[in-house]
Amino acid sequence: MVSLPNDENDVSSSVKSKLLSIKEYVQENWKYFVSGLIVLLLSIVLLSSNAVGYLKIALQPVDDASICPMHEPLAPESFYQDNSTVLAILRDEEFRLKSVKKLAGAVQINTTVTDNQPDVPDAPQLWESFGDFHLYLQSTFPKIFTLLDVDYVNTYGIVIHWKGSNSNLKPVMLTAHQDVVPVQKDTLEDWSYPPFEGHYDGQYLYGRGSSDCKNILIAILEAIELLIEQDFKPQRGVLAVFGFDEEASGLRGAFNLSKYLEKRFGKDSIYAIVDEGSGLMKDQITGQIIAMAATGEKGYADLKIDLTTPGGHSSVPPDHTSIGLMSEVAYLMENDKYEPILSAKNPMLKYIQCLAVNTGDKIPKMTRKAILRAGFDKLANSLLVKSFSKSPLTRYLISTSQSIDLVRGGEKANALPEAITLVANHRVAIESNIQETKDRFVSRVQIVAEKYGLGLVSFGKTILEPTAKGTFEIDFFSHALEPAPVSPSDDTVWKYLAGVTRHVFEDLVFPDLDYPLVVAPAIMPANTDTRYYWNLTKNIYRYTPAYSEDVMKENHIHSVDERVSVDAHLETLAFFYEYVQAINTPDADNS
Ligand SMILES: *[C@@H]1O[C@H](CO)[C@@H](O)[C@H](O)[C@H]1NC(C)=O
Ligand SMILES: *[C@@H]1O[C@H](CO)[C@@H](O)[C@H](O)[C@H]1NC(C)=O
Ligand SMILES: *[C@@H]1O[C@H](CO)[C@@H](O)[C@H](O)[C@H]1NC(C)=O
Ligand SMILES: CC(=O)N[C@H]1CO[C@H](CO)[C@@H](O)[C@@H]1O
Ligand SMILES: [Zn+2]
Repeated sequence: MVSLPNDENDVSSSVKSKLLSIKEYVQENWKYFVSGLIVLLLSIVLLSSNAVGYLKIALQPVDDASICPMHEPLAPESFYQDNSTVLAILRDEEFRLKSVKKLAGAVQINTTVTDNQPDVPDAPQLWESFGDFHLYLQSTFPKIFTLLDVDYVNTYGIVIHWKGSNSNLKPVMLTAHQDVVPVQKDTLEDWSYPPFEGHYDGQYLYGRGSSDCKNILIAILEAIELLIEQDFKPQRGVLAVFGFDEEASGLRGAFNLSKYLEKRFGKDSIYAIVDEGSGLMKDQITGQIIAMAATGEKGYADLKIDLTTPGGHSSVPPDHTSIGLMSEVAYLMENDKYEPILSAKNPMLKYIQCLAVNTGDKIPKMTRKAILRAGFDKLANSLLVKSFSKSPLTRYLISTSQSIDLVRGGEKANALPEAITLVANHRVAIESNIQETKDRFVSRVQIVAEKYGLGLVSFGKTILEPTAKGTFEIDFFSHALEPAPVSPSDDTVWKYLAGVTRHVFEDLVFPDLDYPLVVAPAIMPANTDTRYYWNLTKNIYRYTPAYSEDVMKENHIHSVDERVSVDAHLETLAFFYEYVQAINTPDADNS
């Protein structure tokens, strides 16, 4: 620091000397100036490349909807000749009450399944309620069960086949599951109406399975029964397929059904599969009603670590017990979350792009521009990823989740724990796979194993020789599942799904809607029976065509007071009724 001059005369000399010293300083230190300049120049270049990036975003046109074209509303021919049936489905009080009765009867049969329930031949008594359920369906839908071809797979899996007259047209497959999740005993008192009563309060029908998903199963059967009554003649076959243990991984039901279907019809033999899934809801960003049909499903992997260490008395403990060692693994895991990634492969990118091009000015223009470039432009992508990452709800649509859900270990307060187990649940991102998830999981365990001189056996392969101090063993805890192949949302099959959705909801359900209904692909956060059906068709849609402003809040799925709005149930029924007719033509095929 320069000291203050003593008097006025000294000022100029002091300035002079200061200048001189600066000159000297520069001469002595020019290297640093040059490098400083380089840093400055570099940062300008960087800034301006960012500026170019932002400029590119600003120049992006937003009026090109080709990335997500709106498909025209599409009604079946019959609608123009006589619309009375579909209008009755949606608006006639007598029809509504009959439909309520059918759904209530289905809810009244307790078709609970539990995890690890033995297979049907091994414990037939545990599955008897499904026999009651079948009797109920047979008496409620007599035309289907007497006139159509019905097969049972592994006793309780149902395959209804309404043959089409044109064998060149692949059959459509509508599907749902017969089973429901258990009602927790200690919540029984909290239900407004008993969970297997099927109570209807004039708006909602309550009960376990009312919205997951006997509503869909009954809607499919009601639609088919109606079409038989009306002498509909399918050119394209219709399959109704119902598993019976979807809530317990589907290995008894859908897995066996898939083998049967593949054997009977062949690979890639189905026009499209429509199963339970997302539906119509009010989008948070635009405030508009959007129809979401899930074209993708994340993968699933429960990974387990067993650690065995020598036991002993806890008065002379080692520095780290197996519990401490496992905790260190858990600590490493939780501090190393999966990075979010949003590639063009992810249906959520197309979802948001569909909103960007089709909801007018509901999304600010610059945001729309960034969204449209996010599939190929790094800067735009990072901006979008940042906003998706803000909430856990959206973050995990674009990244693998990991959650340590189970720890077991320790026997006694004064004995060293010899064996400890940890299980972490992963929902694998669309862009990733099981191998990547395994590798990352193992790498954290390996860090701890190496640090403390322990062995490591990973999926049967020895990575570090077991030692006297102990050994980690990693394996699957349950069946792992790769992320599903993403179904098309740009072909004719999609066009019909979208078009019939617009017809049903714009023409009939919400005739006063003052904007076109956007139908967009999405991702299913949970897994469905469709996990076993990938070989049958690439056009798999996890789609419950019904409107709910906020389906989790409204339907209480898997929870106390599970319920379905009867309006929503009838919308699903109206959709299936129109959809089966609308696709009954070679025009609905991909060329
Ligand atoms: C149903 O058909 C009738 C008679 O053709 C017609 O007047 C009416 O507008 C139609 N309703 C709808 C919603 O299209
Ligand atoms: C429903 O069935 C399950 C399995 O059979 C049984 O454990 C449960 O108690 C039943 N629930 C009610 C409310 O009857
Ligand atoms: C699908 O096909 C592949 C190849 O033929 C086969 O290995 C696999 O088991 C099939 N998947 C199912 C669920 O049947
Ligand atoms: C009847 C039938 O095909 N049963 C099979 C269903 O799938 C299980 C595997 O989950 C097989 O063990 C059964 O044989
Ligand atoms: Zn379900």
